[in-house]
Amino acid sequence: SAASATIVAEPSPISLDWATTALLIIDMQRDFLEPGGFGETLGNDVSQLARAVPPTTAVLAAARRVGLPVIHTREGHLPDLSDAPAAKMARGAPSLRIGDPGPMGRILIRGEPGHDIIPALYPRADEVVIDKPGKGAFYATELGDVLLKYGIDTLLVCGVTTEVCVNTTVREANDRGYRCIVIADGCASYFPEFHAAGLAMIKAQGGIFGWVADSGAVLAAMG
Ligand code: TIU
Repeated sequence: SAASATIVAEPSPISLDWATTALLIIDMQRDFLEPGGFGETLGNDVSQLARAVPPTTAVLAAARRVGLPVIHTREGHLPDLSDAPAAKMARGAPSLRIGDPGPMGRILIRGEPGHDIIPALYPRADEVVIDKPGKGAFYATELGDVLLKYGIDTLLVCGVTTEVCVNTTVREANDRGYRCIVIADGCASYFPEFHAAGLAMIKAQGGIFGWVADSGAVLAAMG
């Protein structure tokens, strides 16, 4: 493919250089997308997230073909819970709390089956996996160093959930000087109205913290 392209996006088309662009896939973990994990323990209908998988699978395949760096993130905590704030552990009235044993292992704990990426989007050995304790992918992680190492200025962003970890990460990335193109159908929320609002917030005010594009537009630009 060509070295650069323009993606049809909102609020405006965005031109990018593939040599400085990475794909960032946020928290496509069994704990959020499958029954029996963290998302369901919070009372959510996890089937709402399934719609983001086919578009993200297509963009991941294209990124691998074009040779973009691919970065996957996973939200979760150390087995001893030393990186899990008490305020997060105690939040709400979940059916199981972080660290409790569930059908996919301990809820939201690194190394457990539920914490891993879903099979359809499983990272290749040459891809980066960032383990994060919070909602944002920069807090207490090496993501900033990884982006510097690869010389990245623009991120294509997919993942879950739109208004929680995707929004938090894109806001953080924007403040660090990265241009984020959020792939609308490659993201999902347990709440369709929050998905819509989460995307609308990004692109409002002239793209206050990013751009929003459909996977079809991104795939077309990837050639
Ligand atoms: N609950 C919810 O919507 N999201 C999270 O807790 N984490 C992520 O979004 N990954």
